[in-house]
Amino acid sequence: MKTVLITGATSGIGKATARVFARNNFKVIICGRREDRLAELREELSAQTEVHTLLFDVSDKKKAAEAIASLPVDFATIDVLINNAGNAHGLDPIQTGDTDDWDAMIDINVKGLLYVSKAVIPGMVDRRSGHIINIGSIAGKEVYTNGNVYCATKHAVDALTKGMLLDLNPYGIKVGAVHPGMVETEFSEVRFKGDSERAANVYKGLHALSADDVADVIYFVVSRPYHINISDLVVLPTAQASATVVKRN
Ligand code: NDP
Ligand code: 8X3
Repeated sequence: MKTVLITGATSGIGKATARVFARNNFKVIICGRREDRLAELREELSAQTEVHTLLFDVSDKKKAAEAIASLPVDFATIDVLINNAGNAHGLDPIQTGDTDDWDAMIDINVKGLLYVSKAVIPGMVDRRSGHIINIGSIAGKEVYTNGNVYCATKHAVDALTKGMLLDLNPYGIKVGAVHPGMVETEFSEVRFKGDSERAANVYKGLHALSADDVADVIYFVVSRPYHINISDLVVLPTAQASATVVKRN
């Protein structure tokens, strides 16, 4: 039985992904900062598979390393790593952006992804096997007005995916990124700091992707035969043609 570790599994894409992998006979390690949500999901998924929870902030270098090192032997061999934890904080022009928001996005979306990867990759290298999926974004392929720092972090995820692919190629480790367009999750609520009306407006008049849609795509990528590595995949709602071109009813 293979083991998958999913960061950001308390909500949205990560939670949906944990459900898909549990259904498909993976042992799942679910990570996040909200303990109650981890416990609830653990309870739900335990009916299907073995579940382990890790409560830590990905942007805390020490805590990330300690969390992965604390895995019991039954969960210590991570076959699939899904670096999903991340968010946008704010949507402001560069001249008025909040430096705390910038720190949060860079620390979580970029450094957090690196800290978790740093703790997991050496085991994959030793075993000469593994699969890493980084969740990027259409914002990692394009830049939109006021998206400045969030887009920069997702461009970094795109570059890091390519770098990991090159560095880990000699060890037979698969690396790829899934870059979603608009997905209706808690993403916009976080971006707009709890302003749910503003968040709902982002998805008004279009059929956005659901977290389940993206989770299915992630599972498709991971479940290909060994010789196939989907290294770069953009998934958009049909109503979306680019980061900024969206057909609304
Ligand atoms: P959600 O807000 O629903 O989920 C974000 C998840 O990330 C939560 O589980 C949260 O858990 C976790 N997280 C955030 N900060 C930290 C942290 N410091 N340490 C640990 N975990 C953290 O958003 P989505 O599901 O939409 O986002 C998932 C990924 O998908 C992100 O990387 C996002 O950038 C990307 N994405 C989203 C798109 C969208 O339109 N929704 C489109 C393209 C990409 P907790 O708070 O419990 O720590
Ligand atoms: C999330 C999607 O369009 O807000 O990455 O950048 S978008």
